[in-house]
Amino acid sequence: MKTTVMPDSRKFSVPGWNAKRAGEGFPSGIMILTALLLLFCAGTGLAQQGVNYDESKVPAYTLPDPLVMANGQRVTSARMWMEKRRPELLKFFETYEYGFSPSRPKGMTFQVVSVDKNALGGKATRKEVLIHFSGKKDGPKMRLLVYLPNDAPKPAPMFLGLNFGGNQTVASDPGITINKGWMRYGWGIVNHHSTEDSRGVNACRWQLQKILARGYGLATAYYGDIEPDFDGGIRESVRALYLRPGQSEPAADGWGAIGAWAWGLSRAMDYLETDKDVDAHRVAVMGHSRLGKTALWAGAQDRRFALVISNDSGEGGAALSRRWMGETVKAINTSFPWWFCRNFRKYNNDVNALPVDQHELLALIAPRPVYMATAAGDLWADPRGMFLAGRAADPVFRLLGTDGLGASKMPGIGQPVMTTIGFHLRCGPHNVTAYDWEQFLNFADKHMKAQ
Ligand code: GTR
Repeated sequence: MKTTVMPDSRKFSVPGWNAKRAGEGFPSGIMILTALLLLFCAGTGLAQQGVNYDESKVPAYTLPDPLVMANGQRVTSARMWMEKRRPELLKFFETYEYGFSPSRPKGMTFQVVSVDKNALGGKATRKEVLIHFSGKKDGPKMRLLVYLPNDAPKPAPMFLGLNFGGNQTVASDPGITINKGWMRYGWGIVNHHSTEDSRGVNACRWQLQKILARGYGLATAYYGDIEPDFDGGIRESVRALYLRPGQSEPAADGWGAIGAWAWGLSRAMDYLETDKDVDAHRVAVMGHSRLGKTALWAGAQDRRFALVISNDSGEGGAALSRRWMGETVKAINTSFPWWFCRNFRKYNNDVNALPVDQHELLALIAPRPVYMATAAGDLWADPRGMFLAGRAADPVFRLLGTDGLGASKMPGIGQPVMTTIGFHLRCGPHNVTAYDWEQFLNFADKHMKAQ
């Protein structure tokens, strides 16, 4: 983790620039030191707490069976899954990992601030919508950017995802309002605030033209509108709205930042349900990395999402926590203590005691399709651990009448699997690429387009 303490003492790290990621230019001195440290740790039994990238060193582990209730009863029908086991597992994830989130705020309002039917040279209709969480215009709000294809039938199926750098970074469209909030990192940022130079800097991560050409719309919002991503960001977060007088942080099982971001996705969905140009029954929720974890948690809780896509989501996302590979529960809770609920930290040194593992998060999405994109140069996120989570979730997807994960062995690079649990491994590092989007669109065409 590349962590720099900024003058304002906010912890700062660059997604995709993680010094612990394999193959991303470690200085050799540090590498030697790390290797020596690992050797030392292995000898002292502390190895579990370090970083492992060696498949042959992954110790044996036993996953909880998603089809066995906590009281030992076996789940024998789809109905029993939906009525008994699914709620039980959801509660476990809320209690021990992501924390409980509040429901839709009563006073929330939507304000459509602009509509341009001739955006992107006439290819799209662009809307900007303010979602006032508390209903108050000076209260916390999220600015949702919506593109709809002009040359495709409406209501349109959609991709919805949070972005890292402000809406203006997803396309070089001068009509997008520049986000004035605090920015963690990125091009075109000066003193943590966006400038004109930030327009379109993340366009290759969104592939808007491709999405529109395939007949889909895109809705996106800046994750920092919901909660800025730093330790203490809760003060400027929607989570602060829900603190009781005298409380400075949520209860041990109260929502963390991932819970808040996922909640924001559900609030965006609340708006999409009101937009007559959008087919709210065909909304795919998508996210990369920490926002890939967020997309999974949003899809697990909110069954209005028809399909879920996680890109390089890793630890606390699609990767099995019990597998000692790349990032660990302890590492993530240490670098990002604000992401999960406080109860999660109890498992830092005993991940096997965690009542759930991430295959059960995938299972909560069943029978809706879920796609996991992984990258061979991203061992920190444990691509194999994500594939194995898919395998372990497969029995639930099959019990619910789907074809589950149609691969028993981890596919090679560039061999996407498009069954209800979808998966691919691509070459290259932690990122979202045109190749990834090509597969997301194929997956959506297969599972969502014809609904
Ligand atoms: C890393 C973190 C990962 C992942 C990533 C990102 O530093 O360890 O869990 O979420 O950030 O969001 O880019």
